[in-house]
Amino acid sequence: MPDSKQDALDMLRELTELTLLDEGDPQSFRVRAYENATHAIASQANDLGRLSLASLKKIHGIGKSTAEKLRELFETGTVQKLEALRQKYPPGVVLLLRLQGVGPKAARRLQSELGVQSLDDLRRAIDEQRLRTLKGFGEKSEQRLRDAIARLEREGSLTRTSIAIALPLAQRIVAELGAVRGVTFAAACGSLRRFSETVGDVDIVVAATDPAPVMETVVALGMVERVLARGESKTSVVTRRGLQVDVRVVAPNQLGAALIYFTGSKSHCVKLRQRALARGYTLNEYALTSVASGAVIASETEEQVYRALGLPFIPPVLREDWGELEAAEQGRLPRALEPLSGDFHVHTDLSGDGRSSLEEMVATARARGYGVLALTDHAEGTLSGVGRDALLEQRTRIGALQREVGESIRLLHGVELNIGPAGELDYDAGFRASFDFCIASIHSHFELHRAAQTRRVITAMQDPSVRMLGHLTARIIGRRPPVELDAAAVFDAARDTRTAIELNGALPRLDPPLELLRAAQEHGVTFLLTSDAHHTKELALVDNAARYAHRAHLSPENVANSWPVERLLSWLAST
Ligand code: DGT
Ligand code: CA
Ligand code: CA
Ligand code: ZN
Repeated sequence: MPDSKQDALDMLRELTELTLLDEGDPQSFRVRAYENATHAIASQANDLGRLSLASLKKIHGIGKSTAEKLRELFETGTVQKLEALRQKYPPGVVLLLRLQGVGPKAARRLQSELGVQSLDDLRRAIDEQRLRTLKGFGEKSEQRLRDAIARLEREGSLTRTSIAIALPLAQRIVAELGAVRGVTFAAACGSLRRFSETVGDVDIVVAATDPAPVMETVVALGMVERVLARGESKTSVVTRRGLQVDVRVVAPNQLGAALIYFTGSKSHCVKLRQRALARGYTLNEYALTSVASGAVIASETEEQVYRALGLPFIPPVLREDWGELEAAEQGRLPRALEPLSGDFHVHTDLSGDGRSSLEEMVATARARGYGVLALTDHAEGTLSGVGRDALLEQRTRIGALQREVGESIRLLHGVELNIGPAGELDYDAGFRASFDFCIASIHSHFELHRAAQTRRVITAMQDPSVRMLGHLTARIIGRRPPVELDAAAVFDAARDTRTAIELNGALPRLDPPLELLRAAQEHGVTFLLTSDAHHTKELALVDNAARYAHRAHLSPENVANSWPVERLLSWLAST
């Protein structure tokens, strides 16, 4: 069954990016209309393709022109407007946006004034000292861009795909393969199962006695553009977005060994094999086998294989050879952070980009078993933002709702403040102080230099109203690089001002990045895991934050919303 919702989301995401490039302004009407439509579609059922133009237009957040584009997509498989933008801005130009310090305006000028159509063109322009001939660019900008290109290459992010794109795609494929006759199990393995924020390709493992119908289904998948290799039990395809997917079928009684092998990482598996050899076994993708007798020791489940190696089950997010085998042996594996006792970054439909009402958000939070919920709509500084009067009205509604639900959940009235270029915040100190919980986040001026960026963030944290720093680096994985910061200085200031560091679970963000999370923990900061939900369905995104935190080896001791509610509440009262 074709998944019209995912096609719509893909189309809107690309349209947003190309329109941003075309108009040079993240706050432009059209860019925001597409972003709003993306949020709106995300909360719809999968069979959007069946909706008429009139029904599409009725969806809150979808305007006439977007509704027409959706119908065009469903009926013809393409959208004229998008095709035109693709012509105007080839992938190489879109790629320029990933460079630190290059916004849409600069990318367009590089294209129109220097004829730059790719990273290679840009590199050549720099080498030939042509960049400095552009007004507003100089020798310094040449050096900065040279560094930025080198950084992208080092990170491998030119050839890798964001988890925000790969995970939904893998879930679609897994669902389709899981429904094939004879299939007893299907799951994504590889770096995706380890919850890496970018993946080189997607690896899917399927258990079935007969691989043939699975292989047939793979090559016929709607998103497949070309088949790279087709074998009896392994097929590799490339999707229309250029992502490679490897699908392997294994025998059900060898599933455990296969899952371990194809989940990796390679170096985790190398360590496991060494461990096996030391015990007189060999380990491969089929089984753990005794060298002496040739008998299979374990193969059916991962647990059995780990147990036979004298280890507890090691969660996939930890399988990186970052010390997890030693930790497992000593019984001190990093613990999972769930269940969580509350969420601290939640928007309602009061925000321009919010979709669910206050009451709906609270009801869903209660259903998730939360003891605390901070409602944090956008402050007035962004176009999605909310003015004072509306916030005061919301406060009254929250008060009434609190009386209604009693003590089962503690509702906090919060707001997500924007950090200005010099660390200034929305409203005035008195109004900010009237909130239970203020977040401060960067939503603009991503390109400031390191010292100014650091100063700006620290200034914001020093404001007495600010309790949490939202999505620290403002990165969008694979699209916008993290802002440059002196992370150590920021974390020291967070600790000293008792400002929590958010770990934002929205998949395009997962912010702060792993390395910074680990560094922050060294500096003794306290974390809060959040969903940044704009719809009731998105409250579950906090689970992404929890997985990523686990992967970063964050100790529950440092994650305040992994604590019991009473402890969380007394921490909130004391900071
Ligand atoms: P990626 O795709 O670059 O994000 O990273 P992975 O970890 O998904 O790597 P990938 O796709 O090359 O392979 C998936 C898993 O399969 C990997 O984690 C371990 C296993 N594997 C693949 N090729 C080899 C190999 O040549 N030797 C070993 N030991 N394991 C391999
Ligand atoms: Ca892979
Ligand atoms: Ca692979
Ligand atoms: Zn937010």
